[in-house]
Amino acid sequence: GFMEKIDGVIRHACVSYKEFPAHVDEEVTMKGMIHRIREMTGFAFVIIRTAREVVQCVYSPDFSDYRMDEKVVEGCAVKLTGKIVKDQTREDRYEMQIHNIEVLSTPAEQMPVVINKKQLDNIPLDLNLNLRPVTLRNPKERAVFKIQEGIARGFRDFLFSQNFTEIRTPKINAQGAEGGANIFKLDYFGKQVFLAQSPQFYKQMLVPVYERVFEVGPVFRAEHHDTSRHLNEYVSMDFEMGFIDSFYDIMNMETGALKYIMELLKTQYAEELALLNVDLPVIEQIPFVKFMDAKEIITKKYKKKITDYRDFEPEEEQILGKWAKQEFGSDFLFVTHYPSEKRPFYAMDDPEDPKYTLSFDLLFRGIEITTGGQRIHDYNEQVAKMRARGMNPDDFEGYLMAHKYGMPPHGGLGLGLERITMHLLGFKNVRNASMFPRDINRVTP
Ligand code: AMO
Repeated sequence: GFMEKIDGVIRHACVSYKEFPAHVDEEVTMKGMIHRIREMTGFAFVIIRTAREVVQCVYSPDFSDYRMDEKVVEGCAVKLTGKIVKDQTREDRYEMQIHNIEVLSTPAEQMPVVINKKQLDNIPLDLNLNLRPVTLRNPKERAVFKIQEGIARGFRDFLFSQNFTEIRTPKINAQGAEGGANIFKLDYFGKQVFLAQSPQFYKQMLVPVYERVFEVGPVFRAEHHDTSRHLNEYVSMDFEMGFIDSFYDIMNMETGALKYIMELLKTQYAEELALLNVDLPVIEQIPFVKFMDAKEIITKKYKKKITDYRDFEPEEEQILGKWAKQEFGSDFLFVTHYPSEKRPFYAMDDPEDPKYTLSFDLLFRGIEITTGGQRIHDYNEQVAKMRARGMNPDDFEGYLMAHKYGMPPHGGLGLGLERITMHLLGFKNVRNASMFPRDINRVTP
């Protein structure tokens, strides 16, 4: 008849490398990209790149009547049939003896750089980024973002297990939440609006709705300098939780999430971790220290002269990272009670000493990856703090509705996905941890 139907039942006509051991001595079909061809005498290795593996296939006229011709080149998308056998030389590896190659598509040009070695050797970062659609095909390069997937996945899975609701908040807004000069202005049909620097307002508004919320999404910062750790668009992993007893509840939730993430990486991302030689941190407990005590450690123990008592310099964070490792064997360190004047207007001041806030940063190997803390939930207190900072509460009417009509004590945090990826993988530049980075000089590809 002329009406046919689709049933949504996924049928596997092809096998993946993981299924090879179950098909030894059988003929199977596989699809993939030709990653590399190595001509030998009388035979050739045809290395096929599949979604997550690089699979060794062997062509020889002895295996079938099929004859490989000049149309079979690196970069082709192919469908192969062949027999699965144990690898003669490498233990626990399997390979395919090729019976046929069907070319599904042919590249128009040769690769602009060598991507089929284990590593993208000697390619400057700029060239790597210019050629991203190609360089990401390199096994090591793509492993970075598989691991990044694992981090974000672990964050989400853990928070789901803790009864958080996933939210998606607008990125085009009438007001910015984080202040400062790094806000992108946008012409919106003749009106000035801003790109979200964080989902701060919205995640707070949703606490009286869902109690616990999280978002993994893009945020925008107009960083005017070319630095190794700032991007103009990055992925922020945010959560916000109500009915907290103190901001230590937030630190505890983050510690739980990080433990879960590391375990997930260990069990589900072992190939990528091995490929990139990753030294996964072991998290038992994370030490915490007050901001002013940290400053004292830096001066007394490390003899560094402090010039700014409102924030840390990058070098001071490095020192604290070293201290946490030596003193507690920890790759992570929470610093708490940051000075109020350097924290945003929504941060709750410490009732015991209002010069400081009930907030924290998390340092990972000496670099900030998270900011978080308890927020003001009382309407009058929030309005007063805004006024004291010269802000007009009328400009924040939507946000302040949350406070005006009642909200529980609450707090949350923001964790930079590229930052944590960068330090987990030991990169010196955050661009290495961004698939398609946006910086002061780059908006393509
Ligand atoms: P903050 O502005 O400190 O806090 O940002 C939180 C985390 O985001 C990451 N980050 C960046 N990553 C890459 N490029 C940048 N330009 C960049 N800027 C920040 C860092 C940082 O620790 N609303 C608060 C969070 C909260 O209190 O919930 C906020 O956005 O990893």
